[in-house]
Amino acid sequence: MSCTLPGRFRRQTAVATNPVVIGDVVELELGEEDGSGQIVEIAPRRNKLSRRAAGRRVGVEHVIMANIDMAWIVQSVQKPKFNGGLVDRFLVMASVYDIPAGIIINKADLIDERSADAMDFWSGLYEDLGYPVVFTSATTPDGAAQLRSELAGGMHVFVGASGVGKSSLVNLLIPGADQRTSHVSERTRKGRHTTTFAELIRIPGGGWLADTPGLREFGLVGLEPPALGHHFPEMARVLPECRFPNCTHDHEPGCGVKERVHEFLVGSDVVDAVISAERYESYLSMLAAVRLGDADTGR
Ligand SMILES: Nc1nc2c(ncn2[C@@H]2O[C@H](COP(=O)(O)OP(=O)(O)OP(=O)(O)O)[C@@H](O)[C@H]2O)c(=O)[nH]1
Ligand SMILES: [Mg+2]
Ligand SMILES: [Zn+2]
Repeated sequence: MSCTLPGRFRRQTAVATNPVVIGDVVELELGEEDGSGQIVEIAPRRNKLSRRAAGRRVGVEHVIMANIDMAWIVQSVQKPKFNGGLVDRFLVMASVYDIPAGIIINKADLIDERSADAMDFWSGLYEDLGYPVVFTSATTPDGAAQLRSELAGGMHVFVGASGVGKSSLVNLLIPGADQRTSHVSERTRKGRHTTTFAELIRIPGGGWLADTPGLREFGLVGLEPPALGHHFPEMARVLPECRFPNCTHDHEPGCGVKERVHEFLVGSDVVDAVISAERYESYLSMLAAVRLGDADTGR
């Protein structure tokens, strides 16, 4: 059903680009004749996932979805290639809003000799940090079997770069979902921004799954420099060891975080004591963005 939104809702939300989003619980008034409706009330949100609105002034947020039980960052093995920096930005924003997050590595059928070690590395890294990691292949009939059990019940959202296969996964998981998909450019190895608006689709047997448009970047909102480290679980654990309580872990003496930045060793029993160089690099890139008040550098 198509519904209108009175202008007063737009005026109320000067800091967000979109006053009503997928996942919102709304009260409708139904039109008498044409079956259309008008939104008269938006219920308070249990939570939301936002990013900084692209190309807008500082502080304007774009809400991706409200009332989420689990947010999934979808990445692909190749075409486009795995982007740890984007995963880390997404995980930080999910943590800011206190939303459980997981990682889907799609196009597992494209794992070859060259990419196998990298995929072991990334999946091991995020699993050790406590995030669920699920490999999928949307072009294989049973390529999402494990993911299906993770999605049983609740409100889920797929977020990720264009072309990683979010809509293809939705189509495999939900027969009849009928989301449009399109080839990745051979030249740039990037997607074509095929999905243009977010859609929440009912999962047969229970739960809801949102397909969203591909992200160009994941700009941070609502973060101050000393807070950033708290959203990296491996850093949060050692923060009490920093000499200064507002340590930002880049230039301060007596920093417990910097001391622990090492090459991550897969399967090593010292993993708990170690912060991977990749994650620390992500942290520094985000810190620079947060300091500038322009959290949009992407990677
Ligand atoms: N080999 C392989 N190709 C896949 C897989 N999943 C998706 N693709 C292909 O990747 C391309 C992009 O898939 P989409 O589902 O449109 O990607 P998307 O993430 O929804 O992209 P946007 O809507 O632009 O954000 C299509 O050509 C798919 O057939 C997979 O698991 N393996
Ligand atoms: Mg899509
Ligand atoms: Zn420190």
